[in-house]
Amino acid sequence: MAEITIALSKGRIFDDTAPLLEAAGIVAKDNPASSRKLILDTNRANVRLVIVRASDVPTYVQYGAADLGIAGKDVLLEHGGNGLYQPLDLNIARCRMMVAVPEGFDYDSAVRQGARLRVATKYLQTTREHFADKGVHVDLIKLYGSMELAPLVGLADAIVDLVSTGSTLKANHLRAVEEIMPISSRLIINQAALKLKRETIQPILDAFAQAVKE
Ligand code: PRT
Ligand code: MG
Repeated sequence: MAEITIALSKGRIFDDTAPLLEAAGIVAKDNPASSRKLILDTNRANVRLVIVRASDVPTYVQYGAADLGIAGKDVLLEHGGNGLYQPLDLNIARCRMMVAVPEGFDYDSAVRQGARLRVATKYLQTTREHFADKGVHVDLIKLYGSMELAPLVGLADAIVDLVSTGSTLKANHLRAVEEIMPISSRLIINQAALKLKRETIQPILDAFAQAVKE
């Protein structure tokens, strides 16, 4: 059987993925939450996991450094999807990509009056496309995290970020004013690996698909 490398990120994606891996008969020998190892062996001699930043997962798979990976739709849209086959929405790590503004900010009037909005976000592609579709002029400010701070200190009028419970927005006196899209994580596969290692990859794909349906 071919050697298979699966790229995953720590945190919520790993937590939600472990049961799917188990359904495919794959169990990691270490827990990435407590281990500092970046390459984890599994119970299967031909399958290993590599632990990378969430936003780096598509890059590892695109270049074939990993055969499979799991990445959020947010991350995939920014990456662009080159070289990736995306056969399966796993319905895990779900949240919504939203536009949010400070509680006192009148977003609807600002948009109606054609004001030029300053929007801070990690998701430049998706944000640019969203406002272009609405015909709203925006100046985008690229941040790498803690977008919620930007409107509070005058860096931006609005942010585009992921929201799940809404408690981060609330704690920072922001409110969501628009949903851009629902987000969940997808299985991604290197296109060349799928052809060359189909005998090993297909059963994993099938087990994931079955586990997602249940
Ligand atoms: O590792 P790195 O910091 O580069 O990446 P990351 O922070 O994106 O990784 P991680 O593990 O936090 O997120 C991985 C994936 O989980 C994302 O790419 C999303 O597809 C998905 N996901 C689901 C989320 C959330 N829910 C989520 N709530 N990613 C981030 N958040 C953040 C959000 O950005 C905000 O700061 O949680 C905060 C809001 O949460 P609530 O519950 O207060 O609304
Ligand atoms: Mg994070």
